[in-house]
Amino acid sequence: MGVVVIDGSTVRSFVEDEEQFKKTIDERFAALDLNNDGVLSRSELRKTLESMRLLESHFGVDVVTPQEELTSLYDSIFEKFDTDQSGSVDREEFRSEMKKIVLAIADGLGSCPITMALDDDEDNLLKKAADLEASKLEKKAS
Ligand SMILES: [Ca+2]
Repeated sequence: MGVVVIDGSTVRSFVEDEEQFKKTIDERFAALDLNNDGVLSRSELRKTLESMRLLESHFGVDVVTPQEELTSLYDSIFEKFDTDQSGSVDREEFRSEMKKIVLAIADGLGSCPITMALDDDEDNLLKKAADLEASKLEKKAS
């Protein structure tokens, strides 16, 4: 279990580092595309969102959301991702929507740092953002 402190600028600089962000998102896309057909289906996308734990938790604090409500939330999110309404989400769609989501998180955080408790092995985008910033600070310091 580790603790990271992040604020809006941490998250924003993660997105603005386009190469790193694209790499992170592409890795995630590949990991989610379970049947390797190059697109994410509704259930594949749902797994992503569940792994981000954006809806089930408020920055580390678990909140209980009824299953029905979750399903309709996931459906509406899928429709947002699937901008050309093809019934699946391709890499481009995924990348551009993830960018919007992460930037919205950055706006939500603003300049108020929050502390997140994370399992070390947790694959969490916000943790990645914090790690990236930490490694940049280390580089500057050395
Ligand atoms: Ca797929």
